Amino acid sequence: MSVRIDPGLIAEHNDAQQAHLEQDYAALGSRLARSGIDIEALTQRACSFEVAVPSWGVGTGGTRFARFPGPGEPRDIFDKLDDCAVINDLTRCTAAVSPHFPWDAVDDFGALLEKSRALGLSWDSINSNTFQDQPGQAHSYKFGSLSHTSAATRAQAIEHNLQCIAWGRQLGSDALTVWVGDGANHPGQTHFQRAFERYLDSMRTLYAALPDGWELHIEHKMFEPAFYATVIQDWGSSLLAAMQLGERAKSLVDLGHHAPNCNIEMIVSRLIQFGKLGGFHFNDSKYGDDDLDSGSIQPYQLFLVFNELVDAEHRAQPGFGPRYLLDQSHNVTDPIESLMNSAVEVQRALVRALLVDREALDAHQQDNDALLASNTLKAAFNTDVSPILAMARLRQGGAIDPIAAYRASGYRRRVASERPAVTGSSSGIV
Ligand code: RM4
Ligand code: RM4
Ligand code: MN
Ligand code: MN
Repeated sequence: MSVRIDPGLIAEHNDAQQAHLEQDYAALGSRLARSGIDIEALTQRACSFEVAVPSWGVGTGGTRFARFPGPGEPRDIFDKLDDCAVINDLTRCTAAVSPHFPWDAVDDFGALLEKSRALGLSWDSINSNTFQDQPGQAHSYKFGSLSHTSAATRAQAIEHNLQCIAWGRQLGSDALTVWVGDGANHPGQTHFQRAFERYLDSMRTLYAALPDGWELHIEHKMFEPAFYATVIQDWGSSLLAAMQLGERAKSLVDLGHHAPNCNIEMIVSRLIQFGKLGGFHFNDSKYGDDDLDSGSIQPYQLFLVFNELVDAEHRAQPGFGPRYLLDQSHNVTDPIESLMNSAVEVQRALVRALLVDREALDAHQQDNDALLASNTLKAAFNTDVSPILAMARLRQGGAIDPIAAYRASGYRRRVASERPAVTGSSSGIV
């Protein structure tokens, strides 16, 4: 039975709000026109913007202390796709799903592909998982995977990644993202250089097996589950590995995987400069890898990241074309609502960054006018572009107010009656 939101309901919801939206859009349009900005061009850009949804994000997350399940949680990847379709149907900017294996492995990939197509969804980067042991697995990842001291364990981790590529090919994906939990909890536990050498050896095998047109994305993270040192700790290690492997190996920036107060937009700039920015996992954080909703804590940082991206596009930087994905954990909200909000926040950051007067900024930088340079960015950031985002959704058949339309649809109630409740509370990210 289809649980999809009725387009009639979305249209009804929009009808009630369209007149006000048109007024707000016209007012913003004339304001922008005074600065020589065509609102229609921005709306076009908002319409073409896409950020992929992580399949693991539609389940309720948790911490190492506890997980409090929500109603109607998806039982498998087929249910997850239904939830992802809702997000895209209402926001119209999340048409791709990034799967995580083996969590999303199925017997019949043909059926999975068929279902995604029926829902208007496609498949973005594949994520492998060698940070957990699976039932029946011969070798444990407790002390590492691709960098493990044992060749047999490394071979098993390589084999899993190759399997992920094979599954990804069946789905029409064209990138593999590798994040490993390998590292150490104690000084002296591992030999930094040897562990990195073993990791690079394993990654060379994966790189050599990449199908044509695929990219290999290396995701760094400074801590957790290893709390003293991780093998791919920061963008330095990630970039070094990507440079060793070859042109199609690139760094992936997860916004939550840096030291507090780190200047992430500058890392983004460096990676762009050397053609090594593979993509993003968007989320927000206050203390660590909090996986909070994008733009919920530091919206200015998200804007500054997009300022670098728009600047690269403006300068037609060669080799530039990162993938945009969300990677969040929703512990106390309805994951569908958080993902819709977050997709819109990322899209908002893009549109605001497009408003930056780049000629003025260049001139202020040239003149060393720090204050006006900063104000130029702030002027863009402080512009409320909500009418542009809402208009982009409306024109594409989405909802002017996705959260309100979602709540009115009763979707969560409906799926809760079909999907049995998960009993008990467990810890963990999924
Ligand atoms: C908390 C805190 C508490 C302890 C739990 C298990 O972080 O330290 O004291 O009871 O962990
Ligand atoms: C990690 C990292 C990876 C994600 C896992 C679930 O912290 O962000 O991208 O696959 O969590
Ligand atoms: Mn991530
Ligand atoms: Mn993470």
